[in-house]
Amino acid sequence: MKKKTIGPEVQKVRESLFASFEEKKKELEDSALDEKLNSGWIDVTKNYPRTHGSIHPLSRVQKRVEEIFTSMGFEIYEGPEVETEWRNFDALNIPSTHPARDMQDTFFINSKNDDPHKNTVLRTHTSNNQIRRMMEGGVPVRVAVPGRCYRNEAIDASHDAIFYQVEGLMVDKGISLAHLKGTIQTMLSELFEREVTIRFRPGYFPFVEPGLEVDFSCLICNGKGCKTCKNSGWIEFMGAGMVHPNVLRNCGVDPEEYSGFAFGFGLTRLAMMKYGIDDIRLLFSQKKEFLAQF
Ligand code: FA5
Repeated sequence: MKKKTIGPEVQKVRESLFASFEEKKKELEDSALDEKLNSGWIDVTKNYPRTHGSIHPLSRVQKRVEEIFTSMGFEIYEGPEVETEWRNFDALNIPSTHPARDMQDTFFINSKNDDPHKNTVLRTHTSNNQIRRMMEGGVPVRVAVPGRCYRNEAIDASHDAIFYQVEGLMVDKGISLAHLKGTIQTMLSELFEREVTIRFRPGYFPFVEPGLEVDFSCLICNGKGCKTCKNSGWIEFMGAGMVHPNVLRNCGVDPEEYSGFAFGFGLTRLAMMKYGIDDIRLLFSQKKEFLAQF
């Protein structure tokens, strides 16, 4: 009888003891964790003196160029470095029989097939992304594409087998060369933080018509003529032009309705100009004295 009345009371006491035990245990664990966090605190925002590491000049210029294009309403796009022969050449109006293929010495990954969709190359330029972006997202389009390119070239102070380009593409109704001029002049003036003028000369690239070479006013002598610009007052900058109707058609875009400009410049050369680097080989030399300057 006694057991019947005392039993539940004992059970209650037992439960409350367990609850207090669990509460105390959690309290101790929490305070141990707090103590650990407080004693092990590292101020990651503290400005410690730099002992090693810096941002590579190429990365600096790429970031700034991306910011400027983004501020002008361009999307930033990246494509793969291994590309089909078709997107790197054929779709850009450069069939295998075209002499312009010799303009870009190519590293082939796979060249056994007759079908250029099956053969692969290390992309020789970023222009392949005109095709990728238009086929994926259609038009209108306003895109900037930074990326690494490869050419089987003799290496000297201004040529490397690996270098960086930035491609630009703007396609919409009523786009003209005036839009190209405004875009590039703004980009260069923002990058160099001063007024930069550009000029067009006729140039040849199978994927644009008309094709242009674009120069900008020499920043060393302000156009008067000096050693850097070989006394011409102008620095050669990039290839550009109006997108060829065949390229638009290859991407399913009607050239009667849409027009656009495209350009491609060497980001590596731009970084060299921005920081006064006179030999391209320094950029990948891993020389500490060189890198420590940035
Ligand atoms: C082209 O690659 C074209 N795809 C550019 C283009 C795009 C024209 C859109 C028209 C419309 P080009 O071969 O000239 O063009 O190369 C463009 C830039 O890449 C050159 O001005 C140069 O700055 C850079 N470049 C080319 N080859 C090398 C190299 N071996 N080393 C370093 N930079 C290079």
